[in-house]
Amino acid sequence: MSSQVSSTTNSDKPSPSEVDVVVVGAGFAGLYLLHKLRAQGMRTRVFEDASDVGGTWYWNRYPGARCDVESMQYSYSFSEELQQEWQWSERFSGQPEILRYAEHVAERFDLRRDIQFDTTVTAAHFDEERRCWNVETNRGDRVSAQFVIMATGCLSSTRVPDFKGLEKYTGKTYHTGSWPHEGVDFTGQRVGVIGTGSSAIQAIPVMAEQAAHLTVFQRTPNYSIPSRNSAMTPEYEQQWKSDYEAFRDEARKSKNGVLTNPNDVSAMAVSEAERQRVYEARWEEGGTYFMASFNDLATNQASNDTASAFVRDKIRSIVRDVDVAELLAAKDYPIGTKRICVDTSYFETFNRDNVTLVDVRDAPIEEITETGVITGGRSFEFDAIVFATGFDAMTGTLLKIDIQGRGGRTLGEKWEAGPRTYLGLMSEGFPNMFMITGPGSPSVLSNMMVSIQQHVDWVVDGMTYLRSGNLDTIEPVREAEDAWVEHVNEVAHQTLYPQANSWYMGANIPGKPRLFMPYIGGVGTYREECDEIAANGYRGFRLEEARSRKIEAAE
Ligand code: FAD
Ligand code: N01
Repeated sequence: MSSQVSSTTNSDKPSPSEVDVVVVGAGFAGLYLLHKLRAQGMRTRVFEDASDVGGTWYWNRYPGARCDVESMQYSYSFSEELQQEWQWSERFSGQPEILRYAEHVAERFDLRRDIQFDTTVTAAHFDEERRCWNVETNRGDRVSAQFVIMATGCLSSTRVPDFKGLEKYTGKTYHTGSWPHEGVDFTGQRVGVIGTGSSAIQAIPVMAEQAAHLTVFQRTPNYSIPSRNSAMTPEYEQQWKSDYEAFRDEARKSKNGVLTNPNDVSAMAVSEAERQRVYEARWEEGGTYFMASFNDLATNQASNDTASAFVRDKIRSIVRDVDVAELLAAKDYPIGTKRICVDTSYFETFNRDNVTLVDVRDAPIEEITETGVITGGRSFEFDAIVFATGFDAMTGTLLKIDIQGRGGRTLGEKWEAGPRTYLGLMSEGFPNMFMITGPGSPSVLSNMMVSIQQHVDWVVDGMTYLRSGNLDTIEPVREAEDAWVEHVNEVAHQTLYPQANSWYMGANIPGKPRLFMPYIGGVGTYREECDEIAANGYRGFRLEEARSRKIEAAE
């Protein structure tokens, strides 16, 4: 392959013009990819928009940000030394600690030297003749690579709704997903928060302690379970560390990649008293484990109704103002079908004198003015507005890149009616381009650390298989992809999930195709399917024999 032009970069050495693999993104997926690819002797260049590693945990620095999968589980399992040496200070760690962990991983495995920060990949075009990807960045880099891997994240394109008049507002604005590094001091300020999803539910209690007054604009109430977060105890840590491999293995085979102690009984199979006892115990235990109270909360409306009603009653018992409590109690979608939230004193926060809840469901935000927000004919003045309005999830970041596959067809054209992938790993017409936790894989329905590592292992194994078999490209066969898309859809519709207007369905973005994007068949089942496909010579994929090498040799 001939050399392409390469530009100067911000790293200590310029980007090479040709590598084996370009990885886009240096979050947990990109970091593990780089480590693993290096071990296979593949020359790899990682491009990252941010100034350092961490992805989600680099960008989402809003007050109260933390994981809701226990830290002993929301961590890498690929290195025994790493998992033994790292110490988490809390059951659910906060963003600063998770970011420190990502930085530690980068240092420990000497990863930064192959990552080019402050660089956005703008284009990736497949060269059919040469069977390689030509990748371009906003800094003028041009790199060609046999493989390109999109480790771009499912929740990495923030979204601010197109509010009329937004540009006129003269106060400060923030988005939870791109929070200032120096933090924000809201002391003495009148603050408006738009949104009541997971991010808002974490941020609101912390901001309410600082602000003079906090006004929360809610369109859809959310079900939230108390986290019962606590300091890590040496006993608990040791319990995990003494048998880490067994725990990790169980997580890999589980439904969601998390050990939730699932109760394999239908909510309808037990008495009302027993149901209440189980819900009460799970509520006290805290966290997303609540959704594992019974085995059919995601699939049986009657069962789900009992869990939804339990949480609504809890809200009513916490929030003193009955009207506010009713507004906060979700009623028109089943619990868990929008992502279940986990909080620390969220509902209690609405008992504070300096917090007001404004319902914008029937009277949407009409306009943002120079000084605040107008809704339902009322105007609110703010020193700062916080947009906790979420992301263009799963597809938004990929579609921002000018990705062109065979015949110059763009990914946007191919995905016009919604994402189409085989296993959430690849899309037909885009050979040698992989996605980590892409649409059509368990992804955001799982402990992402488990799903990220499974994808990275599968992808790197696949690349090694290609190389050892003197093969150039791998690409899904159309029929296999169509069947997978249908399967993903079919499985989703066996559950209650499609009932909610969630970002899983693309419903938070006007005009985005409505279909359930992640694969709900379960992490363990999905892993088996991927492994079986690989073991059968990558069934459903077309593998092309090495031609480029012959051409190169002839040149
Ligand atoms: P990301 O961390 O999103 O990293 C992708 C990176 O790619 C980003 O740094 C981005 O800047 C970069 N990038 C994107 N496009 C380009 C481009 N064109 N050029 C260059 N760089 C690019 N998951 C859980 O399992 N448990 C949790 O408790 C949990 N908590 C979460 C809390 C928050 C606030 C959010 C937003 C998400 C949470 N998630 C959680 C999901 C979380 O996104 C994943 O767990 C995980 O961090 C994703 O890692 P990633 O590397 O795949 O993607
Ligand atoms: O975003 P969201 P998020 N007018 O899309 C509202 C992960 N995460 O950043 O529901 C008024 O959930 C919107 O209202 P509605 C997790 O996977 C995890 O909070 O569309 N309101 C909603 O209330 C999560 O699911 C953690 O009616 C408007 C909110 O904005 C994902 O990231 C923590 C509006 C957006 O909520 C995204 O969470 C944080 C408008 N025009 C994030 N437009 C953990 O704890 C939107 N909204 C693990």
